[in-house]
Amino acid sequence: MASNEFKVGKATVRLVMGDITEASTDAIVNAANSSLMGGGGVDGAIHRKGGPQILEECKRIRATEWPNGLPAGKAVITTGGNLKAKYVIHTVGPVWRGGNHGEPELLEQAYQNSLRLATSKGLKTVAFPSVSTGAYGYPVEEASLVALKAVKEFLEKEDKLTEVVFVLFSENALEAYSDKARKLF
Ligand code: AR6
Repeated sequence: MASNEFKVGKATVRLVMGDITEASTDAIVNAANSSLMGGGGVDGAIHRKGGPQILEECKRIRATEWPNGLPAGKAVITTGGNLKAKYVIHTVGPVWRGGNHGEPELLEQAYQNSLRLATSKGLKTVAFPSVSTGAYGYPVEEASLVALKAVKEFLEKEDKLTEVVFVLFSENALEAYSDKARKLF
């Protein structure tokens, strides 16, 4: 039987289908845009359910740390507001422009910087959506491999996290991630 749980060092990587705003990990990751002011897709869902406190903190981050916006590949952290998760890590994935414009590197950085931020805050469990594969057009077959490789590489070097969950929004995405994970882990 196909398993959707994989061990990497001391940590477990889990692949599930669902809505990330329901996740009860310490942090959930938001596939944001550079403005950090909200948007559609998973970003819209997180701000709607998490409430205005998240946007307030995003505004503060823009005013103090990133006046010109958060570049692709970087990550910042705010409260989780009314969500079950205590924190939201906002990262910006690359817009897909054919694959030869640094997209894989930027996507890898988005995952790694999010994980780095989580460990620097002492968090143990983090949930990711499939960053960049909605409005930003990154093909899920390619993105799933980059995402899983980035997580694997991070967990091999860093043993503070206990669980990384990918919350996938469609059967198709879950299948793409499961397929790559079976080959990679
Ligand atoms: N839970 C889990 N995954 C979700 C959810 C959810 N509630 N809602 C959507 N997805 P997208 P991007 C999936 O477009 O491609 C926003 O407007 C979705 O099916 O949310 O990085 C931002 O403000 C897809 O597989 O993010 C930016 O402007 C994945 O999440 C822009 O979109 C990512 O889709 C970012 O685009």
